[in-house]
Amino acid sequence: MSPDETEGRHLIVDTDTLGINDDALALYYLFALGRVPRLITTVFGNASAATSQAHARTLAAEHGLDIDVVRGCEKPLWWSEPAREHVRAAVAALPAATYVAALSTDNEHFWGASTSANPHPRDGLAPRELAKTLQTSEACDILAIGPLTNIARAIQLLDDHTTLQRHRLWISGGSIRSGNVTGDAEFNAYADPEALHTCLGATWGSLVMVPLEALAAPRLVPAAVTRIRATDTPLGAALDRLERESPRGTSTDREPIWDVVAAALMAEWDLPRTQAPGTISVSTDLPHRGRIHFEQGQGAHQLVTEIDPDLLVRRFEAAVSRPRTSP
Ligand SMILES: [Ca+2]
Repeated sequence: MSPDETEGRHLIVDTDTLGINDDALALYYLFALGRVPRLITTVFGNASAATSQAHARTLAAEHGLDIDVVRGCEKPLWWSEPAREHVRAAVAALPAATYVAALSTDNEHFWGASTSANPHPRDGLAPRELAKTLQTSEACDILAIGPLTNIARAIQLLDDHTTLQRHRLWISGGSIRSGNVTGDAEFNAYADPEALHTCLGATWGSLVMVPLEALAAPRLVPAAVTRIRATDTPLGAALDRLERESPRGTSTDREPIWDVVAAALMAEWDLPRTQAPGTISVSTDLPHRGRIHFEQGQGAHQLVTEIDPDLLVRRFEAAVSRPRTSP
């Protein structure tokens, strides 16, 4: 990819941003870089789509940016009662410390029954807005950093699927070797494997998956957090507030910056990476819900297999530490 290919493309970010999580850091980074999304859509995952919408709006306002932030799906694509109860039992059986966020078994908004007349009564209009943007924009980069439900539903709304050939999809998540929800599934893939399956089956201009193995490699070490805190920037102020209100002590839980990695590989074309072409598929059945299979060779997909984690973190720090030149 060259700068010419990045220039002039619209950016859509689909996210489950919350607090100063990795989604939020990805947004701080993209805003600081001047790669401002034309549209942000929010989806269930770390929280509800409604909570993430309010959060993304706050982040945009902190940066003086006026961005459309549209709330989307609150439940997975395929959520019939037997499937739901089956998955609920599987989530209940996970070790107590497993990060399940919106999938927490006591979250009735998520697991509660829907009526057949309106199976998704709480969903916002994100799929419709996404479909509209994909139809009207000449070229989009779609950065998917949450479960892929909104994007899958947008695909289902399109009359003409050849539209997708103008756009590129970047997927943050999926795991090749070992997962972070179950032994072989990463969170976004586990949360909605049917949606991921739909996205993998569509004919995009390009589809790049940045799997957990690559996402987990860069670490935002405490020394870097301390340096960013000292800068007169939106993230500096936010990290300073966070560290004062909830000091991390000896914990290193602010180190992984998963979704930033996918954002950086999308936004900074000259960041080194190795990508393998092939076919990516996802298991939709328990007990391997969300497991990714990659078959290298001829295929429509690209899998990122190697990055330079230290350089990526340095680029992130440089972007978010740059003093603001305009309000
Ligand atoms: Ca995310």
